[in-house]
Amino acid sequence: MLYPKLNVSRNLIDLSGIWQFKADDGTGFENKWYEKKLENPITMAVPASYNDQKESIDLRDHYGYVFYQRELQVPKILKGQRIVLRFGAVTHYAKIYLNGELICEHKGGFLPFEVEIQDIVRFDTNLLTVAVDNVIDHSTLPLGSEEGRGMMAGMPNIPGIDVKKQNSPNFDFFNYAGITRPVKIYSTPMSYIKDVTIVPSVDGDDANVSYNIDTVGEGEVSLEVYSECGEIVAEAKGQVGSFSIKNVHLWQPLNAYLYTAKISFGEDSYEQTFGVRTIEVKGTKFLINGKPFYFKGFGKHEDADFRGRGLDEVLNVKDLSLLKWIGANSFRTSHYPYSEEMMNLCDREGIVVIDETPAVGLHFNIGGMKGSETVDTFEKIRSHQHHRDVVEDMIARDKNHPCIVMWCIANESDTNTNPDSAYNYFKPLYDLAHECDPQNRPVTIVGVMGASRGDKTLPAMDVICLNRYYGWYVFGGNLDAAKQALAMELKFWESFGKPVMFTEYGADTVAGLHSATPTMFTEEYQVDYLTMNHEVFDEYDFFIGEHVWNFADFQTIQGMMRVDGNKKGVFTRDRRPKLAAHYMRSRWTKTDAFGYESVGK
Ligand code: BDP
Repeated sequence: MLYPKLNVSRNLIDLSGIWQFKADDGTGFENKWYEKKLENPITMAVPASYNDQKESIDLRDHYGYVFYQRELQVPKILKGQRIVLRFGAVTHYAKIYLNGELICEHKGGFLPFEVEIQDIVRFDTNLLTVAVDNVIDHSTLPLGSEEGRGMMAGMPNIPGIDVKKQNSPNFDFFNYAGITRPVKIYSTPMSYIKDVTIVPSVDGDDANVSYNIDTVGEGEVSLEVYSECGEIVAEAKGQVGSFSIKNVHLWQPLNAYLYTAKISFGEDSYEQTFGVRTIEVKGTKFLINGKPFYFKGFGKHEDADFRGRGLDEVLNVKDLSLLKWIGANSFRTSHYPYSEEMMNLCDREGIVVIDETPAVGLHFNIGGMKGSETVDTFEKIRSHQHHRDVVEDMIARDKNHPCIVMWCIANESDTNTNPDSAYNYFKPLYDLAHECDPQNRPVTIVGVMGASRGDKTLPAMDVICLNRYYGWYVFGGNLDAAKQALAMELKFWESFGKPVMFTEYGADTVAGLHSATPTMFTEEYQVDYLTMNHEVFDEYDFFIGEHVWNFADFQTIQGMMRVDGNKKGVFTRDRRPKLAAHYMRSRWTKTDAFGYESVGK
């Protein structure tokens, strides 16, 4: 799906701003709130999560639908054009009403969707209503418990006590919801460019780039390819074809170079940026442009004060700046696809990305869903078709980004309780990701801590990605024992002959808490914990990367395990460095990372 752009043939209107808002009291649909102006609405900023914008526990912990509304006038000059209403992301389920009519529905909170409105929009005042459901259950990604019993999930009902419905996430981040990414209207001519696919390959000093332009209506396709300084470096004609770029400038980690293909089709045009780089898994190495690459970075979150998971481009710029300051080269979009704006920025800044689906919580034998007996997670969940949809839609959205080097189909799923069930669930998704991606990037899944022997899913992936907390959840406070256990586990994974990386390792750390004798939660312990891990990583040649959990402190559900959220950040939530940030900086900037050699090797 193309990112909406303003150009000579396309108009773009941003609907960001203050919308009217009302949380459903259970009568919203019955009383057809979408047909007329909301009664006694409150104000709400878009794009942003709604949860932290007002002082109200009811709103923060709301369960179910909320209604957003605004009036809308579309300029008359757009008459005769194709007019599209597009949502960057609405979390988790959206029903879109225009002048009281349901015009579109969408499931899934982290990918864009759009609807043509040229035949239904009035060239006068329109009423746009967006009903948004935040309920998570066994059919959604991410996954929550079915009954809406919050912290009481899995516990018996207490007669006489009426517990208000509340989401119970089977994951460790706050279930922020709302219209979290931009709402835009864009126009195209009636014959238009629907999609663009670009697949670069390298041939000596040159690039061969094949392309496919998906169009609707009548017209001829032509392309002009521009360098960064605006020179034409290639031209092509036809819907499907290829062109070559002489003396190509490669897209490299932390040294990005972007070409722009200006595509014309009849009256329509579109500018698609792309980078030329190769990716290959060879033996135990992850090669970018033929050179071994070592991942240095973090698992992150889209998370900030007040706006929750709402798009914040200032924060995105700041985060990439801090990544460069600390000497990192990459991050994983844990635990959902991040905004298109962030992916565009990573292309520009040369930050390498592992792009993850919102499949988190597919594990009923740990965490909040655990009962006394183990169950077959994959018999209980109902996310099978939706999981296929998000793999397809994520890759359709992100396929042209040079920054993305690997797809991750899920985080910490139950791959080892019933290894066959898990394999039967995930292997088709692994195959699907390969089939969908015209660039055929490597595909992985992130493995949870626990028994590894017998797991059939992780070894079937192109790269083995592990989340391990030796020295925190296991042997917390005893780094000596933790180190032995960690080394023992890595020896086990060595036997698969595949590249292995840690996609999470980390320790909760309260900023400002110090101790000369390091103990858990102090800044000194976080440094010692990381140092111990690195001493082990650096022993192994098949080890291709370290992503610390987490880049910054982030908000979670309330509970005994979390003091105002998860504190495993190397930065605080307002992006101040903890002691560990300075330690990581000294490790990651020691070597010339941009020749892509490995830390410690
Ligand atoms: C892992 C999860 C991550 C959590 C982290 C933690 O992948 O979402 O936040 O552990 O416990 O299980 O800090």
